[in-house]
Amino acid sequence: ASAARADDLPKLAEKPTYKVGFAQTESNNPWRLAQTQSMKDEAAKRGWQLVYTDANSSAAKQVADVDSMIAQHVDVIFLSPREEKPLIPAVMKAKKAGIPLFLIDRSVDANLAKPGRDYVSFIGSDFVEEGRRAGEWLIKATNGNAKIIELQGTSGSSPANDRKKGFMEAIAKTPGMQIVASQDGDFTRDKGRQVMETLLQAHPEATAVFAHNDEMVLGAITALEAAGRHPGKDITLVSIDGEKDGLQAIVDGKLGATVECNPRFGPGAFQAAADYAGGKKIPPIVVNKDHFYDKSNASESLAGSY
Ligand code: GZL
Repeated sequence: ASAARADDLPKLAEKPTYKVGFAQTESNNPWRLAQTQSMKDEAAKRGWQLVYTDANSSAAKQVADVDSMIAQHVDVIFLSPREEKPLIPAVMKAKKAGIPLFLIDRSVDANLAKPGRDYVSFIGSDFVEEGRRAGEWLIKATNGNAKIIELQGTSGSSPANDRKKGFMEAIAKTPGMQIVASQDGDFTRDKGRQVMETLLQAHPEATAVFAHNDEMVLGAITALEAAGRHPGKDITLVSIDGEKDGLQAIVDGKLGATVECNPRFGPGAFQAAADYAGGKKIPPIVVNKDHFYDKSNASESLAGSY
């Protein structure tokens, strides 16, 4: 084999089992809990050792968490970077330490670190496509006329950046679709409720809500009902994730639709690591397939949700 060049991707020697690190961003939402459970279940299924950390919503702690995994000499690291820029040092430190790293779920700024060069691969959903699908549904649901309040995900995160990008692309060609207000709700139910209360007071004319995830749209529904509005009747809501409470809100007629963002990364991520160790070429981007939920399929999907 050719001598490894200094800036080559670290290799993963083939072994019966591996010691893998998973640096989770936070655990404040059913989506994150489902992702973590999926990783833990797959490690147990394969008999691999899992070094798990939770950054408690702090990018700085997440960088420190990756440092600790490097110090523990894990064989491979799975990282869900909270935000696109602050986690670049963690990606580069893993590479320098000769530990292959996979980004799962969220990504980092592509101008600063590239898949196939600085980390093995990004495995996750196409967030731009998710935003686009949400926008296209909302155009149809409102006959191309809506005053939209947008609840954005964690600022600086790739899902927030890219869902917004896709949504804006979708509505750009329909002038009747106007975003009247947009604010960061940090992907949580409580912040989503608080932000919705504020924006609704400033924009009582709003006729639609686009939330970057179900937790925030569920918070928005609480705020709307407290203000005497009737979600699903005098205001149309669209969201992303497909968590159980989101599907239930569709069944209840309060949420119009949600684009699935599958949180069950375990099988695909661990298989990618095993394939990499086996010398297989891993594509730099591996896109998860996302379903779409509306009143035609929400109730039948409740059972399998999280
Ligand atoms: C998307 C993931 C997002 C979810 C949110 O892949 O990073 O983070 O959409 C979660 O629910 O907080």
